[in-house]
Amino acid sequence: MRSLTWHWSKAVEIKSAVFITSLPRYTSFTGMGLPQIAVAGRSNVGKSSLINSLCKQRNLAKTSSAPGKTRLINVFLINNAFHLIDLPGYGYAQVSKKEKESWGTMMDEYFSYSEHLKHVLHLVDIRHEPSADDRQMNAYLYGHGFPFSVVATKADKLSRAQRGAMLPKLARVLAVQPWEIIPYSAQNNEGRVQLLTRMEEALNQPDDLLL
Ligand SMILES: Nc1nc2c(ncn2[C@@H]2O[C@H](COP(=O)(O)OP(=O)(O)O)[C@@H](O)[C@H]2O)c(=O)[nH]1
Ligand SMILES: [Mg+2]
Repeated sequence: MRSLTWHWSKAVEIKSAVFITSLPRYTSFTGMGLPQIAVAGRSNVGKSSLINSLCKQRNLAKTSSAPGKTRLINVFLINNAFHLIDLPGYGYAQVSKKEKESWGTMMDEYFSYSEHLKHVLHLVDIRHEPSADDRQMNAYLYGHGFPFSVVATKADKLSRAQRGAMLPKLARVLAVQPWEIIPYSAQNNEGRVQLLTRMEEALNQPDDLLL
């Protein structure tokens, strides 16, 4: 007789998280090879805070209330098993054309060289309609076939009712289903287990299923 087992998706337990390096150019990264999960989003959306909240560390990734500070690709090693990549933020108004170009080059290099990229967490602020830059990031991910999840940050700033109104709007603009969006709060860790479960599923995908 066949024995049947029910497979529950488990959340990754984060047992260790260490900062590895900050890179102006991904091509110089000597630690390629491990699976990766990348975090992308506007400057100030909460990328570094989300990484700290996921890893339950206060200052693993440097956070700032002044936008536009992270101009480097920051690499963290989780559980000695995969890399979490904090990508430079976009959409900060006070940057020169030259800086915007260098941001574009960094991102293009990252996405072309990150062979073991399993999943992108695209962070958007739960309070606002996605910006033109958010839509462009979304189109980039769809266009290149990178698997991604939309994570709606700063969820603690909205009431249940306001959130119920925003999620379908975000979903429509970013062409995902409202229930696929993970509302997240780095302040009270809401969404942490759901996000870790999503990451576990992504890390278990074989590379050859990816484009
Ligand atoms: N209330 C609240 N504030 C947040 C949350 N996440 C980030 N912030 C604040 O937003 C600002 C930018 O956060 P940071 O993580 O540095 O954004 P990054 O530029 O995307 O890395 C900081 O002042 C954070 O304290 C959150 O979930 N809730
Ligand atoms: Mg940051």
